[in-house]
Amino acid sequence: MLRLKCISDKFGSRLTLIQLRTFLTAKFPELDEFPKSIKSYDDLHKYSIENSDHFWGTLAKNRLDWFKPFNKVNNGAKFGDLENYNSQWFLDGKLNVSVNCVDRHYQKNPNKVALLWEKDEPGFHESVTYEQLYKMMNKMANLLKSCGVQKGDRVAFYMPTCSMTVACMMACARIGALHSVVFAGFSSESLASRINDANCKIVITANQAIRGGKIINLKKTVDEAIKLYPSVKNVLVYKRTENKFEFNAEKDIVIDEVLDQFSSECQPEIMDANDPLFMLYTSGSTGKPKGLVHAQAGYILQSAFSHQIAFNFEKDDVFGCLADVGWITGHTYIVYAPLCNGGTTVLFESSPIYPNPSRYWETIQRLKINQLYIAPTSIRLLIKNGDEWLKKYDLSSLKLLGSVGEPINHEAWHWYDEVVGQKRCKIIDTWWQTETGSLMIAPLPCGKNDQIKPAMAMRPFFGIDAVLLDEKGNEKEPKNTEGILCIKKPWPSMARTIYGDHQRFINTYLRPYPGYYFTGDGSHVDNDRHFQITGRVDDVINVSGHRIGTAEVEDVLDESHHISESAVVGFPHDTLGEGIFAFVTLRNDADFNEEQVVKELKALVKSKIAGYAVPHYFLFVSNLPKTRSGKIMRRVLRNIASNKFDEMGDTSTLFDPSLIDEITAKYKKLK
Ligand code: 6R9
Repeated sequence: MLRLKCISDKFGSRLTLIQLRTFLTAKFPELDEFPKSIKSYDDLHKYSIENSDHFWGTLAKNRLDWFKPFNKVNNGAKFGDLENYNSQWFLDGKLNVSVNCVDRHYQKNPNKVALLWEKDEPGFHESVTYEQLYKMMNKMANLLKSCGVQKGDRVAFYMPTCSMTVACMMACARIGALHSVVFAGFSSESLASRINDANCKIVITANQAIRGGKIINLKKTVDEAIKLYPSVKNVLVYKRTENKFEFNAEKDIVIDEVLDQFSSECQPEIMDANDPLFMLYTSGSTGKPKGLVHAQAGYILQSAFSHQIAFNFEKDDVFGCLADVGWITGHTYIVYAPLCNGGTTVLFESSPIYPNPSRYWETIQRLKINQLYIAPTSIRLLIKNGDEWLKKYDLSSLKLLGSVGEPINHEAWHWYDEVVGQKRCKIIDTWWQTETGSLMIAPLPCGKNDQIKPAMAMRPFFGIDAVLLDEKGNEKEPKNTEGILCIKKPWPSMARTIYGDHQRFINTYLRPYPGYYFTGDGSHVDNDRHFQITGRVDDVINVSGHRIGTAEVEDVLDESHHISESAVVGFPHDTLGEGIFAFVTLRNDADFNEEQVVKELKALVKSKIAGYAVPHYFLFVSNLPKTRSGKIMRRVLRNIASNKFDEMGDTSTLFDPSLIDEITAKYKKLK
């Protein structure tokens, strides 16, 4: 009891407004416009929810440049409205996101570095100033227009993390086209299905990408993809390397060869605050990936605001979010938020262990990175390689270390704090999703690190009404308990729909627990009402921060003529966080050579989805454990794959309980 009390006192949930002011005044001038009765973070958080119109309205007026001011902050959409849910923010306001991200900084500070592109080639980076970015963006916007791209059109990207990708994203924002960035590790089939789903007429790619010294032929994959989807009109190719590529005179345009023919001025399209800004695919618990659509003003406002507040971002900082630009983390915290805040942002094209495990540290020293933002999987990989790799580097520029993508384990958190941060830096674990647009739960960087609890995301951000529900959908008292993490009210940066399927959006996120947004994650809250995310509660596996729907992998495995049925589950993995385990049953007539079949299945998943979705283990079983009603009991398979043989729970509804022994015995043999 005494111990608990000490912890509670030390970390007291009442972060005072004086502390907030000390750390944030320059970044949060709006504090003065909120009632004087607000005395703590909790008070302000409550105010931001109960008076969200005043809260977000004040920020939106202050922080964004508008062509025409909005006349209403929010349309009052409720999650419980399963018929007509349609959340709108800053109604009737007109703006252009590229003006907010580029023009206004170019006008004030043209020579400031906007982008630091850390190329794969060790030791090489390229700087792009706001003036250069402005010109690249506008030329690119004019090139896109010359290809017939108009407001509302979708443009597919299959690009490395590099300056040209950012310029192209901004160019889309400038002319009101939606970019749909497809991670450049996806197979040609995955790319084709995404091009097709959004009916993209234009694809932007590079001849090649280089990652960890390896050449990846992006253009070739695009060519294969558009064979499957011939209505793509043009492929715009950026020459990342000098190597030759197959040129299709009918469709291909080499960006580098034509860009200078276009004017470096392009009138920004006047966009409505609720027009779509971009779309991004993500995996869910059913087979087909979802193209989530983000809207203009709400997304950019909350992204930029959270970037400043949660990461304690100062205007001259160098922000190092070392993710791939093709994930939401890259969209929000490499591109949109740092640029909207007029910052300098790093584009990291390489791998943390190329050419050796000093890569991050050498980069931090050379680029003088102030905030580092990476995933726990990279941290664990670097721990495994040993501390010597850090020792000779000067990491004194670092002020804050962020983590994202999956739950951070205690060992990784403490190593991050002690070895990388040398106990001087604030550590923030940030929980959020493609759907949420920007971070949702994170410790604010106020006070000393001893006010941040290890391995916890802690505080719902301003405007975020996070609650825990029990299985029946009842709200739990948020104190020392566990439950399903849900959100009670819409927030500005929330995705608005799934491209082409609003009903699926409602069914996926709003129908499971009417009245709430269902995150798909579980969470614990402690006595101080601080959150610790425990992981997915649905059929989604998180491998190194990459979301993979079990159904997606099963769909592909089931296509094989060897396979009768499959069930895919996650299991704890030392470095990746979770690994993928596939239980499969064979067709009776299958001509069976285990090794050969595994090889074929792996190749199949790689070609249909991506390398990271390939299961780490395959186990051939005579049948899958099913309930009498025919549902696969995944819980049992998850326990077997996680070595938890004693925690099978209630298996009385299984059709054939003896299967568990068979599968367990085979599993033990495999391991
Ligand atoms: C930003 C991003 C979202 C899923 C999410 C959750 C997991 C992300 C986390 C975390 C524990 C964190 N996740 N951050 N789990 N702690 N700090 O990763 O978006 O790719 O859509 O993944 O990732 O399971 O639901 P996305």
